[in-house]
Amino acid sequence: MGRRTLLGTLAAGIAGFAVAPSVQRGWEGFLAAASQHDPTGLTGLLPDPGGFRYYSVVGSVPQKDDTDYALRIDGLVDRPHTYTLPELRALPQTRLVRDVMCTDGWRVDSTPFQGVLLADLLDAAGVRAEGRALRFTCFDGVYSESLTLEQAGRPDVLVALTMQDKPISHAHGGPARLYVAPMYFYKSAKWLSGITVTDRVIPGYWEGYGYDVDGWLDGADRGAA
Ligand SMILES: Nc1nc2c(c(=O)[nH]1)N[C@H]1C(S)=C(S)[C@@H](COP(=O)(O)O)O[C@H]1N2
Ligand SMILES: [Mo]
Repeated sequence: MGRRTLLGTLAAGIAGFAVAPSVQRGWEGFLAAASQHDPTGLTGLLPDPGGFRYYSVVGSVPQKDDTDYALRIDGLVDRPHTYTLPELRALPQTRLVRDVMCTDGWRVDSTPFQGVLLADLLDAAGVRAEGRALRFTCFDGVYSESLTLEQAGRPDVLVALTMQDKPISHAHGGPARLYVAPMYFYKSAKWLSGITVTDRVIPGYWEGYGYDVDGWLDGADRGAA
């Protein structure tokens, strides 16, 4: 896409700011596509109609679905396991409605996320005595995050399968992303593909650029565990 075409399309997208969910999906898909042609990061400045912004530290992320999505849990556990999407859907689901906040200053109030409690997956895997922390990896091939075992065991930390009561879209990190409700949204790794139990915290992608390893929201926004 040439630059003028891109800007024209952006303008058309803004002019067409409509509320129909199908249009929102189109816009979101457009943001994802445009960001792959926009090394300036311009698309990162465009809000989508839901108030979210599209973030990815890489240009192009493969699409995964029921046929090829896999979530690997390994490291210091007794029972490593690779979950498929149907397997994850068959486990008990928890729904949380909290405010999403990015360190860039935008927030989206009362956003429902639903999925499997991370604590349940860790119980099933059997964390060994030496386990202290988790390292999360993503099928974008680059992003990573971490939590201590104590943080990961909270009842407001999910491997989320739905966002706003719909399957998580590709742009928002589907088919499964981490959702760490009490922390800034950078902790909620999109396109989640690996959870490794480690003996210490291995700082994630943004932490390498100075972000806090502990991304707690302020008390008022954190909510009850
Ligand atoms: N894999 C991956 N996960 C990620 C990011 C990313 O760039 N790549 N960005 C983080 C940041 S800084 C934020 S604010 C949210 C943005 O989520 P969204 O794109 O669904 O709005 O995802 C977080 N998780
Ligand atoms: Mo963010």
